[in-house]
Amino acid sequence: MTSPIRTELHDDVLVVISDNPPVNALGQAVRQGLKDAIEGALGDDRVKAVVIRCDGRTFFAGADITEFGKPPQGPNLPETLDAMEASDKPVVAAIHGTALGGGCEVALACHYRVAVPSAKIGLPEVKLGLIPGAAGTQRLPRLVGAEAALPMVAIGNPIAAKKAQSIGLIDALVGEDSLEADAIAFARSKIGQDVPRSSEGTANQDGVKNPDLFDEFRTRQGRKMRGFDAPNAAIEAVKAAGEMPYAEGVKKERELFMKLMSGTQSAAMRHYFFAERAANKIDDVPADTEILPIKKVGIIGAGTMGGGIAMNFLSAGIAVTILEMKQDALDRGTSVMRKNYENTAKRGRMTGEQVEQAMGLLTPTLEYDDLADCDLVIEAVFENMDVKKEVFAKLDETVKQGAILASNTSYLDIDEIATATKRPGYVIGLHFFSPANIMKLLEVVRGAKTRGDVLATAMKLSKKIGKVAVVSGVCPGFIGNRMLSKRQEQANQLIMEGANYWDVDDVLLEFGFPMGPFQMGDLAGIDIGWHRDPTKVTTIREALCAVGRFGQKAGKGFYDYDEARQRTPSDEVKQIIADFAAREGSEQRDISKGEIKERLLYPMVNEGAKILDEGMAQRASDIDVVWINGYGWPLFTGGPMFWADTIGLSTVVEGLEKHGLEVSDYLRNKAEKGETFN
Ligand code: 3H9
Repeated sequence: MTSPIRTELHDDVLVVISDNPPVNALGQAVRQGLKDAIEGALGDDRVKAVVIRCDGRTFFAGADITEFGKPPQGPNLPETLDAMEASDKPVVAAIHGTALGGGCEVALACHYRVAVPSAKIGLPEVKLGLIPGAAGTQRLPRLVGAEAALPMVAIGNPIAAKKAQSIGLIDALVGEDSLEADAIAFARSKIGQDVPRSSEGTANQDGVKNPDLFDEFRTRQGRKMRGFDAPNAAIEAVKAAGEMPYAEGVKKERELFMKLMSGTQSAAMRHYFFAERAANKIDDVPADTEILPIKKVGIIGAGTMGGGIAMNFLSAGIAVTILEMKQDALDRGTSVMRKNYENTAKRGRMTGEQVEQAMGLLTPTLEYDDLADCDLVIEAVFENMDVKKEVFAKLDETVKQGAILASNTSYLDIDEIATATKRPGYVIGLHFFSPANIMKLLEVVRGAKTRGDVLATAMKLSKKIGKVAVVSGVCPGFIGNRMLSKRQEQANQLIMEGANYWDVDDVLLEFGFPMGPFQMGDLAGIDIGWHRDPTKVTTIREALCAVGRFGQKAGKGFYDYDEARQRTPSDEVKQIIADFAAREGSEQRDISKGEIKERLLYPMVNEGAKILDEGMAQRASDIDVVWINGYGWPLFTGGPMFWADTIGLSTVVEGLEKHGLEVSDYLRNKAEKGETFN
């Protein structure tokens, strides 16, 4: 087998090149090749300096994640990097694309780092439930200081080359098109000098002088880190870099790394990493299917949803024509979009120029004819089949042939909507989640007649606008809302049977959701869709509205709220629920948190099983992607289907049976055979 590593001698500088597509992951052959190349360089008198670079789209993107959990094959990354750093001939990392995880650790073990301005560098291991395992937690703080290292190691977002230079992680920025030549020249300029080794660096004194730095960071990032094991381990490792000699710090890192690697959180998060990528693949649509060009998008409806959807395209540089029925609604919609952009700019995440660029791509209109030359039109109008069909019939008449017509419906039948047109092959569902400019998830709903190229185009486009897309078949509520309705059903039933509504919320919060259903109701407003007749009470929500408990905005809903919007359970509400239950003949009893958890979560797994059985999701991991991105299911459990696998499908079946709840044949069969979903 040929090695993915080759070398080229440029006079006195040896260039070591990795060619391991797609992302130059540091698999066994790469590690071996790197170690051999360094040893070769040390033994070759012609070589006075070494440059390490990668072919293809990126510098090393990290350890090869597919090797995790398999028997290790040497040389391991730490020993490969130690050999590199030990060299007394200068070794220079020449970085383009993304130097991530183990790739960043390669760069840290080199004596110098040069990068093109578009490069990014980071330690995203926490996003896989891990910490760096090749001395990254020890070398980085020694090189840039604990304060600069902490967010990189514990939050894991990569930083741009320029920022990396400003903190001392990159020594020089080089030409975008002359990386190799510039890196060779840089390396040559260091020949004969003592090499700086980041393991010997002393920049981490800030953490020693101010040990509070670590707790302050933990407090500041508390919300982001809630429930995750890896960020705390990352903080501990960076702290150790200041407290211990290098070799001991490395030992500490290894202990923490190994513990995380063998835990369920990392398994879950690695599952998610591959799940997100698998979701892009459509079983019966070849990867090379020709994509339809989307240069101009039409949006119908400039309300919260339509405006949010439009912003996705504008931000990605795609022109949008947005249509409303009335001028004032159109004006209101466009000004909300502008305000949202301006707020983003105020937070420093956009420049004023970018705001103008995005808004400059927007054409507001009251005329359907202005949508004629759009390549894709998405309607975000009132959720009513007759209204939708009317819109689609009109679009079919006005918009050019070959354009895609999409509905943002969250539960209506796309196939029925398509019958209003003469181009059902070009009709698709694009279900955005609110707020549509922020939420990552996009359910791409495939109708019975949706063409393969239309589907492939939607998937490609979703990536361009920064969404995580999952294909769903046509069924009420698609994947996400269909499963949500099962949870909601149980939440309502549980409080009718006597469960404390705050226990219902707390169970989900403790599981790792950002909020429970009753908190959510208060936040959104309990009076949404209320008929405004206090004498007509047929649900608990109506009973709350009848006494003015409309939610957070009224200072009271299910909970009472103080000035700081802190919630306190309300005796009044508990009584309202008890009275309502008595009226309905539902006896109340004490219900444990254990029962609440099982009744909220197991029916979702069961519904997921049915969705799989009916072919409404292509694979179990797609369901996990939907729930993690659209509904706040905690990432560290891997999503509902992966979580069910980890607790055992027979546990789920037994739990459902114990509570007299439905068990689908698909789930039961899998459980009986001892199988898993993923
Ligand atoms: C680590 O380094 C631990 C060390 O500290 C310690 C060791 C001792 N391995 O994302 P894409 C595959 S942990 C294996 O679609 P993009 C990916 O599955 C690692 N495979 O491309 C996909 O396969 P397919 C720390 C990998 O251009 C294909 O490559 N590093 C790896 O949108 C294309 O990927 C990270 O966490 C990998 N490391 O984005 C970085 N990476 O085509 C992980 C990718 O079959 N990677 N693949 O579906 C990324 O963030 C993105 O892939 C990257 C490119 C930004 C690099």
